[in-house]
Amino acid sequence: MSAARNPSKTAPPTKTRDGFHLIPTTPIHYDIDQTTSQGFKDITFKTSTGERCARIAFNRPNVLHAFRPNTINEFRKALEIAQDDIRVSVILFGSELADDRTPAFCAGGDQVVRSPDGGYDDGTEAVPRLRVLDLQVQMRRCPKPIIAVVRGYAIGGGHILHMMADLTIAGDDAVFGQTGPRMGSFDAGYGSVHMARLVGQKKAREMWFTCQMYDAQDALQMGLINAVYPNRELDGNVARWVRRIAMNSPTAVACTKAALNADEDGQAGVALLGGHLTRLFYMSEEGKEGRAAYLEGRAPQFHKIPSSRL
Ligand code: S0N
Repeated sequence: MSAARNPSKTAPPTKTRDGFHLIPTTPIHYDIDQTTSQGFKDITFKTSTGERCARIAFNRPNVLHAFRPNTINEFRKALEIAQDDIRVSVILFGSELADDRTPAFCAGGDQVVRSPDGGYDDGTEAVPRLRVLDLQVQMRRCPKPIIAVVRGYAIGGGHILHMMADLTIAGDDAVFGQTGPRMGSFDAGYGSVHMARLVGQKKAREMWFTCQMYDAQDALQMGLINAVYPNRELDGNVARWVRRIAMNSPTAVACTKAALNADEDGQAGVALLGGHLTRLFYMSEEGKEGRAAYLEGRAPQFHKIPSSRL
């Protein structure tokens, strides 16, 4: 054995071995802006093909990005486009800031258009509707990771939407909370049960029953968010998270997301995980042999395929 051992084989273990701190923090440059071409009024929608990332952002700063039916419908359309865009690996979900307005991520449902007939009515639907529960499910089923980037208030239905994102990264001015029981609404779905999975039963009940608000450090401590950065460093650090995730295996990330969701999503969650599995199986030698045998009118020879031997 050589006396001079390779130092890299004997280096002490360190968490910086993952190289995360070496990833650049230059903010993401977006080269495609589909906001106008898609006719979006309540959101902006941009894509960075270089960084493999799309950004969907609420753009109603005058009402702290409270959402109306049109906002949610535009968001759902943008998310569908980003989900199907093979140039996109990660989807950012944020808000446009305005100099003359308090920073906010989203202040929930727009109470001005809340209808006494149930739902919300901004004149864009035949009957009062707010398809925010559909958006929540769409975010869960999206195979790409969604990162909420929170500045300022994430309140009510806006708070629930950040919880529906796979990850949340906040600026140090972020404030989180539910207001429903104070103003006559609640979310008995993900807004309650997923919250309890994130922060525990006691804290979830506290958030809903008392309608207290929490700052970014409180939220980090209770497991509601993943990271907090000073506001001026937020975009650069978000870029770092995006770059690292976009380097990783899209299939591994999608299957992990589906598995983590399946626990809460019942048969629909298992079906989505099964869908990923089926896609991979179709591309296997075993899957191809089944198809070939059928088309050639012969018995399949699965036992001759090494990868089929379990
Ligand atoms: C966030 C708060 C605490 C900030 O206070 P601050 O800094 O004093 O600002 P304001 O002056 O209050 O606000 C600035 C301007 O923005 C307007 N505005 C703020 N929030 C809303 C809103 N939600 N709707 C409409 N306008 C809003 C203000 O009016 C003000 O405008 P100007 O400058 O013209 O005076 C504070 O703003 C606050 O408490 N906001 C309300 C938060 C709230 O209660 N949101 C609604 C919560 N409920 C939902 O989101 C339910 C909807 C939903 O998503 C849902 C989910 C699951 C299942 C069902 C539903 C459903 O109900 O359908």
